[in-house]
Amino acid sequence: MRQQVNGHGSGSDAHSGGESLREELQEFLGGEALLHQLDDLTQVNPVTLETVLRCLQARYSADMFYTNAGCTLVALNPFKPVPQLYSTELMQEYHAAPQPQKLKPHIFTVGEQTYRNVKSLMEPVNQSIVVSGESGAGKTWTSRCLMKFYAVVAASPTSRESHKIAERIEQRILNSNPVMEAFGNAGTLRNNNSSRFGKFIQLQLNRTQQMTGAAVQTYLLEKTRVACQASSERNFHIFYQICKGASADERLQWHLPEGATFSWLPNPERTLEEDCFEVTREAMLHLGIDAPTQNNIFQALAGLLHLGNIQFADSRDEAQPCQLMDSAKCSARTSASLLRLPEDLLLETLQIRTIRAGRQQQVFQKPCSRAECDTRRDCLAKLVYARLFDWLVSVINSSICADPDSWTTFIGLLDVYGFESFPNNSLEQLCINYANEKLQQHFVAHYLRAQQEEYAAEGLQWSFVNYQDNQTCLDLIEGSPISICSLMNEECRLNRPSSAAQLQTRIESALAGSPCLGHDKLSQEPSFIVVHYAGPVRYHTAGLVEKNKDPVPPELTRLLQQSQDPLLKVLFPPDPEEKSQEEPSGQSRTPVLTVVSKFKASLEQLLQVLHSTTPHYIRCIKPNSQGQAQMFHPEEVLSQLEACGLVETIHISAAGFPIRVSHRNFVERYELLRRLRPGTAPSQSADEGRSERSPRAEQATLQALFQDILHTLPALAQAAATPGDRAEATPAPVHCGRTKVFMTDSTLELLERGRAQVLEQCARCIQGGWRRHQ
Ligand code: AOV
Ligand code: MG
Repeated sequence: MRQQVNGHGSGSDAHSGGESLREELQEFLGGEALLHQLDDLTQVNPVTLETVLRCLQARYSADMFYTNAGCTLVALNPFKPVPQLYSTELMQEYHAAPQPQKLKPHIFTVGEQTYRNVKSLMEPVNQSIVVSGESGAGKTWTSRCLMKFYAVVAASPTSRESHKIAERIEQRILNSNPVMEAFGNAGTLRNNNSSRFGKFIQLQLNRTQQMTGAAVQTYLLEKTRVACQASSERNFHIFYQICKGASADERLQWHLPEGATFSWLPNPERTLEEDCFEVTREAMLHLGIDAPTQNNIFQALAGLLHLGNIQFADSRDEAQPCQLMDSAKCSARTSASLLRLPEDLLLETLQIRTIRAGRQQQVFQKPCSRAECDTRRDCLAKLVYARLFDWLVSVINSSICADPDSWTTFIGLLDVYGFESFPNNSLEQLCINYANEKLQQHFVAHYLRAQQEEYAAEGLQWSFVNYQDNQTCLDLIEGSPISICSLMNEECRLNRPSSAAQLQTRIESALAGSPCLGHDKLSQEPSFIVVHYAGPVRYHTAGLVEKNKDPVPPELTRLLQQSQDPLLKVLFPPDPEEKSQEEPSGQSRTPVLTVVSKFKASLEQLLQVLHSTTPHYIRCIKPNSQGQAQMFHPEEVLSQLEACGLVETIHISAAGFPIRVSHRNFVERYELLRRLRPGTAPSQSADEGRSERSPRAEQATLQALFQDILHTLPALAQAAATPGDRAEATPAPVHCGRTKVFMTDSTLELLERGRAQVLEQCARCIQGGWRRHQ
């Protein structure tokens, strides 16, 4: 668009050269050379994908990693340490600033604004900060920095007594991060420190705005990772930490000799900065998890590593259980001893299935196939790890949670796993991407509302453009009566053997009408494609139903209940009434609570909380997928801008009024257009507009000028139209807001045309020796 304006200007401008007009116009519109100085993407003129991208690139090169985008903040991942950007002094500066939004864009601006909102409103209103972006974009980093920010600005006054009794609450809250990340994060293809669980932390504030505590809510840990890691990926950090950081004594105790190999510990040679065992131990200690308990936890984890080395051989006789491979005998013994379980009972539970059948619920025993033994072994590990993780979260909560009477408001920080697309995507990715889809919908609804409010605040009257939200995709995933989730749930409920190909066919035929469902003809394996807002993802159907069912054979729970280990006793308390809902016999009448139905319920709860708060958005962007500093890949950034909905928002702006100019600049540039208006006395020269005026006089001139321009626009539009279109030429819209003039690209073009015309006339007059003021 800018080129069109320039093109026109250079063709018909007799007064000044095309080049100088271009420069003048650029300066008027914001200045190309100064792109990196634009703190807000809505200031780029015109707001297009290209200009937004160029602005971000210019800022990235200038080490400016934060940029406002209307009511959101775009955070580019620097992929290098920038300590001065996160210093305590800088936090204090943003906190003390009379108008933090006037400082450079920063997550601290968002943090401070949020903090002030809590107190400045008459009614206390809870706030939330939603940090989003694809895997590796910097969400966890950002939410950690925000927690540090609040630990500094909302710290409770130091009381010597309380300091003596316990670690300060802010410190304890901060210490929850390394612990949760050690147990819940892992190295993936996209991010060395990828969060494999979602987290919503509620920072609780009292009436005087001090942080008195916090509460963490977690979402769906990717527990399958304990027993199964995609190639080039890793298990949870904690396993590498214990293997690398244990002392000689601990190695003996946990049976982890140097150089031991574990099939559940791939890529141990790769050392990450997240592998520091000391940091985790230290943080656990501060949270009140003492050394003996820690020891107990690590011993159980070592037990799981040895469990992973248990291998069975195929049984020649179906009536006989599979035998343990010779090479795995030692692993079985060690694992049983570390988990404090009788070895024979452990093996028997893995090898033999108990079935209850018939009216009397008679118990039958059936030897498992080798594959079934492997599944049960993996299931055991997942069961222990998931309970351990939940237990840790509850310990953390009891350590950081404030007394309900001691807080009145909260600031919620949401850091979930980012949108993912791997070569092989399964239920985990479906859930992760579903969560992102839900958050995206929340963002679109909120952001567009905010934008509409800006127009309203500026006094503009216009009907909002309809925008495409991602409801269609959400309908495909979770809608009723039929959706991917409902079909998967139905398969679980019917408890019938169904192949991956059958599930694919069912999804494709039942949901054929959805524009968000795709099919990969070239795929060798049964799969379906979901066209997410962030891009299409192919999900393999193999194992999907089983994962959704997440069956836990009751024998496994019963086995763990018999452990002599103090930790396992806590994780698996005896419960004679306990009966697995997913009992393999299928006789149970209890409705099957599948993984997706539980996840859906927890997401809905989360969204309810978010809706009850004033949300603030931080959009993290990954400038390149290699994790390199100083590398900006425009096409990758572009796809994320598209994915995170900023582009949609920008498109909406473009459909509305992408050009916004301050009243003053507008008056200065277009006042001379009044000459074009028939009957308007040419009493004022164009230069007069540049003189200083009082704000009221400027406002009056603006109003008068604005009315005149409204009258000249139709003539300009007619003149600009080709002869055939002339009858239809309608003037392009322009609106005078309270502080800015809003217009479209085409209006700008017309105004520029008119301006060039006037300047041309003036030039002719000068050449003709006519001087009006002589
Ligand atoms: P994520 O949370 O968005 O991914 P992280 O917050 O873990 O991503 O960021 C990935 C990596 O980028 C970090 O480990 C840091 O090395 C680096 N990084 C991010 N932000 C900054 C920053 N502001 N300054 C310096 N380095 C940074 V995931 O959890 O995979 O969706 O599930
Ligand atoms: Mg993360």
